[in-house]
Amino acid sequence: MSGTPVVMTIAGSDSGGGAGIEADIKTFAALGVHGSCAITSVTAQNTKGVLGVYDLPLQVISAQINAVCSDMDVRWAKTGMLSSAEIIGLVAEEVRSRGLSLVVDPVMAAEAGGDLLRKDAVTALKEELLPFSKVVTPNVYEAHTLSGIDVKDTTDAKKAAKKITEFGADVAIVTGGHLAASDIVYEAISDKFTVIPGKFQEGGTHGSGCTYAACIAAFLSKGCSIIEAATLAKSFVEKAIINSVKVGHGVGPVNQFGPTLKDANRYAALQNTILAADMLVSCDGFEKLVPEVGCNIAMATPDATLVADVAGINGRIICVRNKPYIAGGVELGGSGHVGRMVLTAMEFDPCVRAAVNLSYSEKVLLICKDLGLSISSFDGNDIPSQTSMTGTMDWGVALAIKKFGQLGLKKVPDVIYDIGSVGKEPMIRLFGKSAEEVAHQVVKIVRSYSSINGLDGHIDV
Ligand code: PXL
Repeated sequence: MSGTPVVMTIAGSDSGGGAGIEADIKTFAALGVHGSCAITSVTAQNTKGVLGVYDLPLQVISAQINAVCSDMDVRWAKTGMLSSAEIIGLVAEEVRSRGLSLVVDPVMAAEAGGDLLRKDAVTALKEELLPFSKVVTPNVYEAHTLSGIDVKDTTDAKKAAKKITEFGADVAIVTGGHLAASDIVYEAISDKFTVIPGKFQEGGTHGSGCTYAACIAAFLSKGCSIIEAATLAKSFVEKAIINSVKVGHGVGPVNQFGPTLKDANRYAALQNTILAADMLVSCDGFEKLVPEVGCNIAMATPDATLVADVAGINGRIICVRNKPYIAGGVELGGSGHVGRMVLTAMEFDPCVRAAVNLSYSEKVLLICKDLGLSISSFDGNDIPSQTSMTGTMDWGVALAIKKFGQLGLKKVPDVIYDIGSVGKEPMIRLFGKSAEEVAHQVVKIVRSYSSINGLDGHIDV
């Protein structure tokens, strides 16, 4: 048996992929617990609302619960959409007889509108399911329906939370996303209130309630205390809202994997740049291509907009006694200069995410041409003195890309050079999809460079 907790969601499916079972399973996966499910209803739904609700027969719901629980060690479950009193009764009995620890999300309506709980089922929810629940997570509207208290502020939320636990839940959490953004946790056993502060976040919220309750179940299954779980769940949902996906024309779905993917992309860019820098310094002959000002190599994350999103050497590759060394570490934001060049190239073609700068020579340009690389250039003397890009060469890079684009070829050339200007060393820059790809090109150039003798003179390119 692995140590991975198995958590079960008993809920409705949202065909739009934003809420319900779909949100729960994504949340479980993002938190490293195994998600299993029993689907109670299938909704035909998109970001604009619910177009249809189709309840599954009771025996289909219990068959799913039985299949999972007879095989896996399920200790924690969460419920979402349970649309009728019959479904609620069945789920309550399954949870009770199996001794599952339960988090109840008392789902009543979809974010974009549409009833998901029949009015006549509220009593069943209160009287049949809440007595078997450990935690219940109403939003302010659901808290009003369950407690009869109109929740307008924190004091109301506290009163409502306490009242709701009278149905039998150990803990009620009134989530504040629709109100002051703070969540109120009430623990009935110790008669204790805890306010979990939060900030209102801009972004799509479709699936935020489901994601929150799934987080609570996942963190509790991992052994967190309820306050730890509530704190971590709040922060997880806030990030999922910030990273919400811009799909559809209604309320955008939260993105449980946004932060994970961002971290993975940063890690990939850093690893790729480290590998590329090592390839360069271990390539015999590379020293001939290191500019006076030093060389840098950089790679951006796919959604980079700032230098801080671009991995580069915080320092340079420099030559000491004709041997290249990486002087500095590879970091995000490590190279302002090459980092900005990469961001400029990405504005024209988001697939071009890496660059390196090399010392200028006509011999290198000729080799680039021989290797079939596309080439463009700019004249450093043409850079207007007023431009905010002066000194960074971004302006020149953008100009060279625009010039190249006019030829109707691909958007960003493989090579951009300039022959220098007052106080500026001439430079060759290589662009590519990854730092590794760019370093491979440099290695090819170095090999050709070493095999061609006597070409250090002037060559027309
Ligand atoms: O967020 C509540 C919810 C729960 N379950 C299903 C849903 C929604 C909201 O859209 O569609 C299936």
